[in-house]
Amino acid sequence: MIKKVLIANRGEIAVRVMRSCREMGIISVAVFSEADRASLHVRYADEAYFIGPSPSNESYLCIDKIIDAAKKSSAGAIHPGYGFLSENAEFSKRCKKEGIIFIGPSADVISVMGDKISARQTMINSGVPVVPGTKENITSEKKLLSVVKEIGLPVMIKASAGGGGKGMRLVKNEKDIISSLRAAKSEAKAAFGNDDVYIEKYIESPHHIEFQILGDTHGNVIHLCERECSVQRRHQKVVEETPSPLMTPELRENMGKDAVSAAKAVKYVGAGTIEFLVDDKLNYYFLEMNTRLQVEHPITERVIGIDLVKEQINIANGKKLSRKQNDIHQNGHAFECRIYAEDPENNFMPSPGLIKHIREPLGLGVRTDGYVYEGYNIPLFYDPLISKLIVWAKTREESIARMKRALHEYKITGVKTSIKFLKKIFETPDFVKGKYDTHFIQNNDEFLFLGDDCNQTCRDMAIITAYMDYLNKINEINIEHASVNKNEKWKNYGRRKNLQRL
Ligand code: MV4
Repeated sequence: MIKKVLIANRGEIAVRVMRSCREMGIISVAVFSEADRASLHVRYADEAYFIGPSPSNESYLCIDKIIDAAKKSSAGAIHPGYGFLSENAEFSKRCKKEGIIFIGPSADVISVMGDKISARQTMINSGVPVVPGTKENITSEKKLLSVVKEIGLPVMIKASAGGGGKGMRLVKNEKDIISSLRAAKSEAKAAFGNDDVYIEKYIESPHHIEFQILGDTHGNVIHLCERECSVQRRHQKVVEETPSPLMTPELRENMGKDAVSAAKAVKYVGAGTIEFLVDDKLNYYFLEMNTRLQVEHPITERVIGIDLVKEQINIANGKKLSRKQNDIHQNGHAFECRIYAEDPENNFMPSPGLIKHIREPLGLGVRTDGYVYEGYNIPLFYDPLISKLIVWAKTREESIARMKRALHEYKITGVKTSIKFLKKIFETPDFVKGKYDTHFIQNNDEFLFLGDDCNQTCRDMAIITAYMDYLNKINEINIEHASVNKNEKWKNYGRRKNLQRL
């Protein structure tokens, strides 16, 4: 049985994992870089080990340093969180070699799903629908031209070692095919050391819907329904919700079955996510499989009623899943907003710095997974995520109202944040109606961004109008005063025309 877990991560996810460990009576071990000496996960953990300089590639991404800390602390297992080494097959393999349980899938599964061409081939062999396109690496420009002729423009050229939008090119015109191929390959080579690319038919205005998966070491695999993740900015998810407003019971059943088939095809063990694209005719296509816990997992936890980290640890302990598929039912509606230290009015530039004041929302149906505190300095070395704000209510409408209330309560000073931008999203008609896809932010940029200026003008006007009302009130009082003195001169003198309202 796992008695001590080293969390090879930082920020909110490290604290989140440590909370489940504490509830399970498992000792938690933190690792921290120079910049994280005062971070909450270091204070929260039962033990903490310094692993080096602030830059990730000298600390959180250093396999040897993480393994060294695990050995020093005698941690029986490592939880990788998300990002960093969470989908690094070499790290999973090294843990196994060192006799340390990696809380996640095997190195082989991480490799297969990390290579998008092999992931597609696996899905095709399992009967899971994939986007029409190639099954193998595009080895020549001639091959590319024939493929494009076959499936038709527009197409997406994607890096096999990519994912999350990295190394991707949309090609709409014949004249751009070759240059786009060359650009995609050189970007992939530079970013991943692997320039294999494949082609997919471009799905216009898709939804980005993912299914949570759990698999144990006894061959059991279940899905925990969907998460709608279409509100994205530059491939960065901003708001997620479950259930998806697009979903129908039939679509959910079919996508859920295919997600389970996909996981069973690779004998998946652990928590994973199958990402799909869904078009406006409700056709769905496998996009990618993420072999880690997702940032947005809390909305599934709330609507399904499960602790996914506890499930991960129980699976790593060799236990059977705590639920059967028939036990999985959605209750209510949850949203997650990602609160970032960045400036939406300055192209979302990161805004690290000192947290002068923070008051997080509380009350019925509100959860915040965060790690900052008053006096904490958000470092510039890492993703500027401050926290995730999760709300739940019985219906989507009530959940929207609750998220707006919680965002209203959320006060942070000292750094710029995305809170105001998030509030605007929850006021946008398309979003409120649940009628949005992956183009939502660009389709509503006026309301979301220019709206601020208009709102500012409105606010200025409101202030001026209020001042005018004040002056008019003073004026009325003067006139009243003058009339009481019955002095004609005063009355005429005091009678000025109403100040014009703007
Ligand atoms: C696509 C697509 C449309 N057609 N593939 C891949 C990585 C993931 N983060 C988004 N990806 C997409 N792949 C085909 N064949 C649309 C997306 C997509 C997207 C693309 C560009 C900009 C924003 C996007 C948000 C969600 C999905």
